[in-house]
Amino acid sequence: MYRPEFTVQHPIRFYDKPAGGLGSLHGTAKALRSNSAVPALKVLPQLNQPGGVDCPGCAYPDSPKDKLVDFCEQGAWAIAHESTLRRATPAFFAANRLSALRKHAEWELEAFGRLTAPMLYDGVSDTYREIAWDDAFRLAAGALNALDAPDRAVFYASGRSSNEAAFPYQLFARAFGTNNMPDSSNYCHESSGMALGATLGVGKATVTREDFEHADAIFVFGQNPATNHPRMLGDLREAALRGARIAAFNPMLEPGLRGFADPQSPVETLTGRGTRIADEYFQVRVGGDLAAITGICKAVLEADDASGKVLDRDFIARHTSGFEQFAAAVRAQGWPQIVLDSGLPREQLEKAAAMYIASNATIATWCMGLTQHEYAIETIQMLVNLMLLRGNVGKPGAGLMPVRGHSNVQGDRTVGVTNRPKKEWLEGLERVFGFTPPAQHGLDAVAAIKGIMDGSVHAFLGLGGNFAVAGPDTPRVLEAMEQLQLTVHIATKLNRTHLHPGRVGLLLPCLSRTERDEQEGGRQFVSVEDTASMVHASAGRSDPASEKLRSEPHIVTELARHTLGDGAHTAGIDWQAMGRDYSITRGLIEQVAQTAVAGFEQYNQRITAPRGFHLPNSARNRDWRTASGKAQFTAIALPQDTIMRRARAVFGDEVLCLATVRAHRQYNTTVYRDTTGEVDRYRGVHHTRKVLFISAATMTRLGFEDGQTVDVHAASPDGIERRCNGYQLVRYDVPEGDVFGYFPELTPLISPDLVARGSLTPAFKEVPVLLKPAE
Ligand SMILES: Nc1nc2c(c(=O)[nH]1)N[C@H]1C(S)=C(S)[C@@H](COP(=O)(O)OP(=O)(O)OC[C@H]3O[C@@H](n4cnc5c(=O)[nH]c(N)nc54)[C@H](O)[C@@H]3O)O[C@H]1N2
Ligand SMILES: Nc1nc2c(c(=O)[nH]1)N[C@H]1C(S)=C(S)[C@@H](COP(=O)(O)OP(=O)(O)OC[C@H]3O[C@@H](n4cnc5c(=O)[nH]c(N)nc54)[C@H](O)[C@@H]3O)O[C@H]1N2
Ligand SMILES: [Mo]
Repeated sequence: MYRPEFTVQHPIRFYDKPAGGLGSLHGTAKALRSNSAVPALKVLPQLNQPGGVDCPGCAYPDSPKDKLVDFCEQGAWAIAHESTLRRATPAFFAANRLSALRKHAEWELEAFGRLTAPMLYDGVSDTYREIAWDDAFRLAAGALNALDAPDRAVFYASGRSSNEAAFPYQLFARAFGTNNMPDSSNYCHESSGMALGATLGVGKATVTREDFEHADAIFVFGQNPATNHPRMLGDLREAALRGARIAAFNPMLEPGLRGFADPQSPVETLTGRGTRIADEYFQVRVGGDLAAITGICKAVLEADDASGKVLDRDFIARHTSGFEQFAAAVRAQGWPQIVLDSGLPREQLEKAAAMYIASNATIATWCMGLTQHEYAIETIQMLVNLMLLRGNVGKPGAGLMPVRGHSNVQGDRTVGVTNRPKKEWLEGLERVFGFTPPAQHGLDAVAAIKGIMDGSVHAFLGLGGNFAVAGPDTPRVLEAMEQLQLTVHIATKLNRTHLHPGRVGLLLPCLSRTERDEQEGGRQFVSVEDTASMVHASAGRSDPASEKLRSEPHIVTELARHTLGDGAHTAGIDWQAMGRDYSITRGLIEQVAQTAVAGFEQYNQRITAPRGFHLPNSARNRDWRTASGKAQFTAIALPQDTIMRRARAVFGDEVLCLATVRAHRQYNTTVYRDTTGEVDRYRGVHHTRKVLFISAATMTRLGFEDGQTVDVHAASPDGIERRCNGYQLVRYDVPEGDVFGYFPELTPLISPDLVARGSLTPAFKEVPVLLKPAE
């Protein structure tokens, strides 16, 4: 649906400068020009500063040092678009039927601007119409209470909401009677949490931002920080400047990982000469990381056999369990299989091992390149194995760091948003609120999708997000959502999921994080937790986009109050108090956490500290809360049964492996329009998002040419036709057999049956496809 404004021969202009630098200063200026310069300019200086606003861009930790500027180009885009002067008003909705709005591209829906009033879908006119807040709450409550069982409802959450909104939201779902709480984590770092939980006893990063100052080596897996976590590049640059060695594992040669000019360094910015980031770049094949890390472990063991000085024997003996079985499994794995599955020659894996051995403190970071695969959990467990070999957990400058996406996705989980709540958490809720929450696990995101499609789910509530567009099988899920009894979306801006309302379809506009939040209890602030477990305050100051906006905590608590009333089983819950004064919510979180989550003591007092407080991480203190009471080595053999092998057995060797990734100008399902036509700066793409990155060798093998237009067909065995038409092939430095393209446009190719084992995260980076010349 994207319509480029210019026709171009070839969309690629190679980017030969370091990431950051003038390009990102220009990018920041463009963000401001493209939208509301004035409101955004007021916000930017407060971003990630003590007493200011937490950037809604990503979950990368704030600087522990005083920095005049601690935001990036991408944060500026997020803020500029949140503080846009454009408005999607009731008059706008009256003039536009949903059938017409559905024809718009993602960036156009976003560009209609901020929602201003609560809206209810009217099927006769096929439009959303304004409704009074109280009527909206009553309608939602009526539809929820009419369901034949609480498990007919799902309560989705995207990871942007504050702790003060997320906590009453999960309380609402459980008091209503269900653990059906899918969240964006199911689409994102679920595999990380499960792999770390099983091996280290805690599903979060064991490092803080300070550790980057002490690491000798940093290994970055499956991550494109120049686009998705630009502030991390600053830390990598500083590490590189003081001599730390950096290795990148990525099938795409990402220009942004090779060099970086710090926009805050005048010399680098003006000379255009940056600092080299990755000393070594390992172009593993898509899905090949498990084999690659196994190979590095094998080389480390072999080096120790020769010298006896490589392993941290003391650490292994005192702190770990399962070493012998793990080592035996790695020794039994032959090099030919490792080389074949990883796509990397043995010498390269030995080189990576040598880098690892030479370092006394190593950090391993990763993102979606590891988590969105069939064997994601095994891959991350193998990475844990590697780190345990030299005691790289729980010492300065070392550790494991899943780099989270949404700015409070980690905090939402900490305060109970999950379909698989811990027993201790539920006991805490029972102790504090006096009702028995459901114990049975609820639906995760993919199970919710399936339930919506098979008719067993009847109501959907979304605290932010773009549920159907962010997940597999988008067109079929959107269609099925129209059959629901109830859809409720709490949102700042319009997106495609909102355009498919249920019988009762509500669109409830909320304050954004940068806006002032006045309640009866006075001016409120909220709190969030970053990927390094720092919990800190965020206080918006801008004028609300409309006087009818309500805060997320207010909307959630009012929905709950109208639905559950003061009924006997929840008489202990004072919803209104939580909506009026968020310090009450923080006090309740502290009480529930007492026996469930360490570190929330005196929440209300400690949240006022300039940079907040750190939630203790047991693994960081070498306190292992695992089944064995030790850090756990895991014995894993390279799998024979894989998505790609299964697909090739049915459809032949022409099946390619598609990884769906983010472009520079997008935030997940929100695509930004850049008036200069820039789409993906560092990969050089302009004017169109309908490209597929492919190697020359793959094109030759299949008889395609650079620049040719193809249709992409999913090679899915379930017999459902899934295709995306009209993609231009772009020759790029990627492994043979792998192709890359952008989501959300390519998501319709993904079947909900392609998931990570155990975590059930969609295998967004491992989609079997066939290319055919465009029809
Ligand atoms: N500006 C901006 N910032 C964002 C976001 C955004 O959309 N825009 N999204 C936020 C969110 S929610 C998240 S989760 C993060 C996502 O941040 P990233 O994980 O960096 O995002 P992706 O674009 O999914 O990129 C994945 C990277 O993995 C590589 N990759 C693909 N397959 C494999 C593989 O099999 N092995 C390895 N080793 N690498 C592979 C790709 O080449 C790419 O470089 O960013 C967050 N920050
Ligand atoms: N093919 C493919 N699909 C993917 C991925 C991939 O790599 N490939 N990545 C996955 C990942 S990592 C993630 S995290 C998910 C993201 O999935 P989601 O979190 O569901 O999607 P977003 O695009 O982040 O949601 C954007 C919407 O959130 C709303 N919003 C924005 N700010 C606020 C706010 O402050 N409050 C409220 N209430 N609403 C707000 C706006 O309406 C906006 O349209 O997508 C996943 N989908
Ligand atoms: Mo994410």
